[in-house]
Amino acid sequence: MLDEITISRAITESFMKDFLEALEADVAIGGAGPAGMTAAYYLAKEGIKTVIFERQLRVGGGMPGGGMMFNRIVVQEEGKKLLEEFNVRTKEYETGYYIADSLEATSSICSATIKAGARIFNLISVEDVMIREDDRVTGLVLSWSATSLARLHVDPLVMRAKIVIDATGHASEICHIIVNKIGGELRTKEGRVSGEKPMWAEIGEREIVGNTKEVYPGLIVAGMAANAVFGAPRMGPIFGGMLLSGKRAAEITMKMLR
Ligand code: 48F
Repeated sequence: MLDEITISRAITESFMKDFLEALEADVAIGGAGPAGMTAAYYLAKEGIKTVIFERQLRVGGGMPGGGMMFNRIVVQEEGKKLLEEFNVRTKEYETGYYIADSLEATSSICSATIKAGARIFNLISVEDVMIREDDRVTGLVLSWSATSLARLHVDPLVMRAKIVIDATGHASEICHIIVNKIGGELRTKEGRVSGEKPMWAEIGEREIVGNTKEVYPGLIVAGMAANAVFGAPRMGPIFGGMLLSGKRAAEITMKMLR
């Protein structure tokens, strides 16, 4: 006999246990797009306590939509190697261009990330940061995405992390919060979000890994947010750079934690 109350208790208890556990983490990531999930995967694999907060119901950011809703993505040689790490199948299209199913890529990266030990909380938005001594980012201020959609006036909750990664994509929301709320100087030429440049796949992909760095004490920027913050071009539905940037963010984070 199935009891609905047991089902409800199982869900509530299990979620609350994980959420309480997530309130103090080594690394907190805003955004479960390809960059955020890849960073979380490489961190969790090393036993680093990593949590991602994702605003949307679904994970993957721009990945599942492929190019203009044609659900395929393209990667170059280096990107292909990373997709192999996640067991995503690719087909060579022309020399140096590989094509993958965007849904297989999204679901495989998500599955590997969670199985490596990272926690992904969907439907939760990062709406502010916690700042402490030396203006260091020390955590995230969180709210249910539904509260802002419904324009409800509800106070948020807060979690603490040793390192925060802004993987919120084009919007680079966490970096904007730093600049807009506390007038913080980012480590860019102008001290603020430089803004992404128009489409140029070759340059965008080349620059994204270099742009993946600590942009403010305790805050690393990864993925499309890295190019947006440092004024580099967007690159459209080629995804190698996002995966490489996520991996780079994990490497920098591990170095900082050590
Ligand atoms: O946009 P997104 O996929 O960023 P990414 O990982 O990859 C970029 C590519 O998808 C594509 C591209 C390829 O060349 O340019 O755009 O850098 O994923 C960002 C995720 O962050 C979530 C958002 O819903 C998306 O899933 N997000 C954005 N702001 C917030 C957030 C926020 N304030 N709190 C929580 N999640």
